[in-house]
Amino acid sequence: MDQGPVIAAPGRAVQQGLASDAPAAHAGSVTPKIAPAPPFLASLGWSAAFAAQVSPDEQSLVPLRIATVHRARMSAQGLDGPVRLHLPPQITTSDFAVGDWVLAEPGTHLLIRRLDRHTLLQRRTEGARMPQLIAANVDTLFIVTSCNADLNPARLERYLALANEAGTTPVIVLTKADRVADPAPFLAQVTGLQRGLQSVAVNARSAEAAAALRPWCGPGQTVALVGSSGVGKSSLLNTLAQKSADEAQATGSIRESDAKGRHTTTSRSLHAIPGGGWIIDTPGIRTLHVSDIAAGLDVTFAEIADLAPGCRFRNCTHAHEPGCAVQAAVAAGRLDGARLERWRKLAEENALNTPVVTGARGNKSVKPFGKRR
Ligand SMILES: Nc1nc2c(ncn2[C@@H]2O[C@H](COP(=O)(O)OP(=O)(O)OP(=O)(O)O)[C@@H](O)[C@H]2O)c(=O)[nH]1
Ligand SMILES: [Mg+2]
Ligand SMILES: [Zn+2]
Repeated sequence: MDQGPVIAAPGRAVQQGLASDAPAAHAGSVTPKIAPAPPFLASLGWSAAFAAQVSPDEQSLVPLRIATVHRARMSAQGLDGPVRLHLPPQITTSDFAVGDWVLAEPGTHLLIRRLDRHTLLQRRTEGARMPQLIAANVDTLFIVTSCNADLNPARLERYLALANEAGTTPVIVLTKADRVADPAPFLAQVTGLQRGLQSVAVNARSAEAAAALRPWCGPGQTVALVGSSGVGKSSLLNTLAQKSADEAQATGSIRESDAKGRHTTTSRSLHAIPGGGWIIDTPGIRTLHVSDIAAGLDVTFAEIADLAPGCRFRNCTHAHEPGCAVQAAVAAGRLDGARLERWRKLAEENALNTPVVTGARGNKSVKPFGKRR
């Protein structure tokens, strides 16, 4: 389903083209021109790493940031606000993610090419060979979960590994803090899930949430919201992006019986945060399967990764091998046995779903992604 038009960054000056001395306007635009406005690209999330990718003969092209991706069309944010991209024939929109930077022709907005990403959040879904792209060029991943019985450390560890693998900084956002007498026990359940992990408890529907999350939402910063349906991702987006009632992302009630959401949001979209940051809403994920996240797991479970070199066997699974330093730490009470169990389950699932290098030329082959639950 369509999310409707993307909202332009409020009160921004306009400048077209990449060169600093580029003309301030192109024909046909009705937006009032206020020149010069070089910081605006930076507030969109544009950085030296993207600028360096633009060749001298591409200087007349316009940088645009993908805001929505649908099967046959994409919209983007640019210096003039939201635009619909003109797609060349045979373009596959599944190769693009919300948050991607692309170069387009000024005026026509014909898509020329995508720039290399600095981060990419992706996941393999059941039955699909290609990973699903969640969002690109995200600085901080808000892993959203509620202060209720649905809070599940094993599920959060999956999201943490995904964030680490993508190169984004994870922050756990506990919503519905207004529904409990004291959010502290919920915060206590999540802070130990990764070294240095930051977590915040908020009422997603109150303006105070924006103040609490401001450190990650500054100019040029991009955050993405992920989590189960009904945890309050879209509610949080509406608060952070200060959406009016008619431009707000739709939010949905949750079932009383089991606190599960109804999958209200159905596509990913990029929105401006007043002050210069960007925020990406995503549909609720039923089950986050893991693949290709070995490095991300080592960050989430760093205390296990740190112990592993002390094991007798280099490929120790820390299950039954003699001389296992990890098992010794559990026996000595220095490592939580439940955490080791959760690591093992994730590491096994990751190994099962990750492409293996086979054949003389090292061709990658992907094991069929099973029907397992
Ligand atoms: N009291 C309270 N209610 C909240 C809070 N956050 C979200 N809600 C409510 O929880 C319900 C679900 O919120 P949504 O924002 O639609 O959740 P979502 O994560 O976007 O769900 P999907 O789009 O289905 O993935 C709505 O009824 C919200 O009003 C909160 O912090 N406090
Ligand atoms: Mg939603
Ligand atoms: Zn071991």
